[in-house]
Amino acid sequence: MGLSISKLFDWLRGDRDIRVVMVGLDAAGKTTILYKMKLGEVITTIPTIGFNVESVQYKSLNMTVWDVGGQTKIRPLWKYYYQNTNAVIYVCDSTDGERFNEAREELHTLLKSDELRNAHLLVYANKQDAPNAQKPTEVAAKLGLSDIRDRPWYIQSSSAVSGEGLYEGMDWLARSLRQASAN
Ligand SMILES: Nc1nc2c(ncn2[C@@H]2O[C@H](COP(=O)(O)OP(=O)(O)OP(=O)(O)O)[C@@H](O)[C@H]2O)c(=O)[nH]1
Ligand SMILES: [Mg+2]
Repeated sequence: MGLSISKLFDWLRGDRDIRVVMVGLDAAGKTTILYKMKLGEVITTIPTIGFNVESVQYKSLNMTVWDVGGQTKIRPLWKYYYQNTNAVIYVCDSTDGERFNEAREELHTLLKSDELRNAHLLVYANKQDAPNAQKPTEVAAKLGLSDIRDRPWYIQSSSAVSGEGLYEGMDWLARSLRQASAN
């Protein structure tokens, strides 16, 4: 009963439970982002074998965020996380010029998945604190974002280390999902 009343208040406030899958190449900064959002701290990470999952509350979003390891050998496992996903957060290392092509291919492959057809896409152009980071507009071009016409998407400049941009990205996601549910 307690649970259902709290759910009713969530509903009255417009809170939404959403499932978010966070993917991207290895070392892009996914796990660092997840724990910066969850704990407000920069943790020391090791490459993720498998996944981390955390609930993250932000404004009206009750998010369950699945952070899935991005090493080449385990990328075929991403698809097992896609079912019932409302949003994809795709994290790109803006300093990793040599792998923008690979990042673009992985992104466009995942967008073809039928299970993600309704998922909104937030791209973090991460590591913007690094001196050799490419600008978000450059990252957007290299990832071929302008070719994406079948869903709402947005690219946000971010630094998981300073936290810059992480909440702006969430703001876009909250607005975008709210608009879609109002239509
Ligand atoms: N300078 C800088 N370093 C970052 C940033 N985000 C992550 N890193 C560093 O990049 C490295 C990889 O970060 P992770 O969060 O483990 O990367 P990941 O995307 O989870 O990698 P996998 O688990 O292998 O898929 C770590 O040394 C982080 O400290 C950032 O915004 N700026
Ligand atoms: Mg990780």
